[in-house]
Amino acid sequence: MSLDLDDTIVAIASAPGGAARGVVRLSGARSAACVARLFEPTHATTAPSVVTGQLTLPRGLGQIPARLYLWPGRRSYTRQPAAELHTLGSPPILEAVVESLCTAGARLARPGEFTLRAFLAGRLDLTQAEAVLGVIDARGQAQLDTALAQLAGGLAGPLAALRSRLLDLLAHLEAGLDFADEDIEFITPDALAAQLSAAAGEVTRLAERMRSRRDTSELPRVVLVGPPNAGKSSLLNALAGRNAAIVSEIAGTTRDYVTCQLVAEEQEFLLVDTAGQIDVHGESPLEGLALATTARQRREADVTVFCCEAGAFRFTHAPYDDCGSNSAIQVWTKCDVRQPPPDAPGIRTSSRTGAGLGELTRAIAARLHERTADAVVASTAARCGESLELAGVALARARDLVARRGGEELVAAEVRTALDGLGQVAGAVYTDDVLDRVFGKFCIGK
Ligand SMILES: Nc1nc2c(ncn2[C@@H]2O[C@H](COP(=O)(O)OP(=O)(O)OP(=O)(O)O)[C@@H](O)[C@H]2O)c(=O)[nH]1
Ligand SMILES: [Mg+2]
Repeated sequence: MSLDLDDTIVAIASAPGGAARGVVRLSGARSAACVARLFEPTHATTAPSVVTGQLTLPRGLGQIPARLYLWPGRRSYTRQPAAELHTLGSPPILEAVVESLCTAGARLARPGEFTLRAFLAGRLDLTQAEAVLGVIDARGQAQLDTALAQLAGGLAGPLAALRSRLLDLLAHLEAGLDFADEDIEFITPDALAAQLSAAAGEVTRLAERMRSRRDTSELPRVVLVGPPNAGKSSLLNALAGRNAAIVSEIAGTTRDYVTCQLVAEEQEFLLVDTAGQIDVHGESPLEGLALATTARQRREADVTVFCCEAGAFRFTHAPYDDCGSNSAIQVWTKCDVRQPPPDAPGIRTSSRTGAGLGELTRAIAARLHERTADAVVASTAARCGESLELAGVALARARDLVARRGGEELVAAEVRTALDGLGQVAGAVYTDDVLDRVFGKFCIGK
């Protein structure tokens, strides 16, 4: 990743493909000079930062209307002089604009380079830079909300507050060390232990908020499991509104898994039908394979929907040990024929009449919402897990030292280690490979 901030960089900033309007963005000292080589104002404006005019383009494209937005000082996203040209969103036109700007002295921006400059200028911390990516990649409202919260300082705020408290604590400890020969106590052991405990608790909470199971680039998987003939494939077809999976009265119809891309309350997900779980004894090789496939799908499930045929079982609870987990939904099928026991928990459905399908969709959406609420920060979590753990362990060791009346030098050293760990999360301490990992995932122009 180039840290050369003197170059003026340029890229198409609007989405790929044709659109009514396209945006070309520049950042760097020569932004205005580069633009002046191809843009000519046509209207006098009262606001010098927005100018209407036309672009003269090569390759016979001629003159195209455009509007220029200028940030001459440090008030831009990158805190550098910056410019945006808004014109017709036609890919050949936008490419010709970029080409002309490169001829005029700009260079093509690398992926994420605008956000990298914003980060290096202190406009964003690393967790917020990752949130920019989260906003770009958001699938559905829940992910967008979380990414925006992170961008607005959802993680950066508590992180900065925690680091500031630990820096104060370190200052007290170090002052104590400087005046070790005199009888001044800057902080009592009890107050020190209490503050270290509070900080360790805060690190744990931050780590929990960041924990997430998978990258957002994959759709979450909602997996239908249950005994053969329970009506899983019928449920998939009913939810999909088409015959995606084969249905028959013969138990063991589905042998492989079938998937369908669906939307529940604006959240996209993959609904996965699996083979019914047949008694393992006397299994054929095909059944063995079907079982293994189902087991893998269950492991990879973000939400598991346990299907039981109402009346066919004597269970008042679902016959699965992991049914009580947060991401599990219990469903009774074929309720048009028979009802489960009145006090049995679970959603009563019928693929034949459509009963309960709305309730099931809402339950799936709610589970997905809980799951995705943290998924946007998955990349932050992947990058920061180790550093946060390091910070948490150091704080725990510091607390132990205080309890055992260990020397304040040692406590101060542990607090410094914790601060280093937290600094890596915020990007106060960063290395080129961390920057590469974070910004390498961006698309060009952001
Ligand atoms: N009356 C009624 N019958 C249903 C309903 N859902 C499924 N069935 C019937 O139950 C039988 C089994 O349905 P499937 O959807 O193939 O069941 P499955 O769980 O996918 O079965 P396997 O693939 O063998 O594991 C079929 O004859 C369906 O017509 C329902 O809501 N009401
Ligand atoms: Mg089936």
